[in-house]
Amino acid sequence: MRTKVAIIGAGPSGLLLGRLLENAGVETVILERRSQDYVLSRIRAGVLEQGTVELLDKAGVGERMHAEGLVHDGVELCFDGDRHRFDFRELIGRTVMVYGQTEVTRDLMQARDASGATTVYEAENVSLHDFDGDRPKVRYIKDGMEHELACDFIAGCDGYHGVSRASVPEGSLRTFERVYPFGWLGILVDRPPVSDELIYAHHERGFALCSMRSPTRSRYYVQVSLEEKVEAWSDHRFWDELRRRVDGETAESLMTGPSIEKSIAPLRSFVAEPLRFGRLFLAGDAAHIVPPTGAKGLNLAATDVGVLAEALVEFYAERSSAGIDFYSARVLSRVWKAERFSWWMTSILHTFPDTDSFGRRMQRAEFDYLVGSEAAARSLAENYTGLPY
Ligand code: FAS
Ligand code: PHB
Repeated sequence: MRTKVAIIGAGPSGLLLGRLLENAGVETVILERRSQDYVLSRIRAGVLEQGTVELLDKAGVGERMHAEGLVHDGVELCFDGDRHRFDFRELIGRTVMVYGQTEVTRDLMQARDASGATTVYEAENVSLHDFDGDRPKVRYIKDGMEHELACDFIAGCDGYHGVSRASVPEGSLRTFERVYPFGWLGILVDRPPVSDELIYAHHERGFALCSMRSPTRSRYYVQVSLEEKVEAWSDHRFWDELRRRVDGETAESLMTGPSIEKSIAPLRSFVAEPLRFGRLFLAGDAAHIVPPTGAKGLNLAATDVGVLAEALVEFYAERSSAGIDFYSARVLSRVWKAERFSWWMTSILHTFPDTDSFGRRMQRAEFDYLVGSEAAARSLAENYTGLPY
């Protein structure tokens, strides 16, 4: 089999890249190791930057997002019970869209299926070859049969644990990592959200987040230690802990119910450099990871593939390699700023085992500065709604 661009991974990165390229007449094949249902069963991000909304519109998959998504003008930060709202529209004239990653993935999958483009689900033992030359290939096993896919380019969109970054020759990659000493225990519940907008809460017992997926489905998180097991958290224990970490009014108004999903996600900051190796490009979580505190993971993935799609279309249309030569530097410049924001939000909102009384005062001072300074609030708004491409 042959194609122009072989895409490894059918998460949001791979599917969005495939959509953008197919719309521009560049043929792709996506190889995904899991089943379609498995990919759709993952509960992950919830907030889309305005730039991501525009990119999904450009990809022709924005209709349901605009019909069902919730446009949010701001968020609230709650610090030891003191709540403060940051109005993005007032501060910088931008908004965010609350629309779950699962729904984005579903919309992209449906568009791809309708287009007839080839996606191989449950592709096993994917391996990448000869991407340091101009005739790269990908091998995989499907239903026990070995296959080889010849291509011009390989896009590694297979996430943090994927095969693409692992295929880069030893010594060709630098990585930067910060692993946080806690995780997020998240639940999904079919109850109306406690507030119209998201509430990020800092408390001495730990961080909490009140989010949502729709007017009838809510998403909540509490910070937990890395030793915690999800089995040790009954719904009752979760609701009780969440109430202790938010302000009194929020605790009072919380509409609790049986969880329909419950899981613990670890938090890390991670960047690989560079993101191009001959005919192989890394994008999305294969290239970088952010702690979800800044709601950047999915949005960075979208930016990466927006830039990569533009570069590949330019290569085929104009036989120019300027875009693909500049891909890594251009994407990394924005990635590092999003890494900084995500690390900063995580640093001020979570409790750290080694934070002393001075460190806790610094966290409080960060919050007070945000509340008291329009310049600081505008900076928060600019980063949260998405820095320019
Ligand atoms: P993904 O990991 O989503 O997709 C990669 C795909 O590649 C997967 O389908 C995988 O099965 C496939 N794959 C892997 N190895 C393969 C192989 N060898 N061969 C073929 N296919 C292979 N971001 C937020 O903004 N907010 C959040 O709250 C949030 N919560 C998260 C919770 C968890 C548990 C995780 C892991 C991430 C979370 N993120 C969150 C970040 C998340 O949304 C990612 O940024 C987003 O999924 C990135 O999309 P992809 O780059 O497509 O990677
Ligand atoms: C979510 O709704 O899952 C969500 C929202 C904002 C975040 C992280 C997760 O920063």
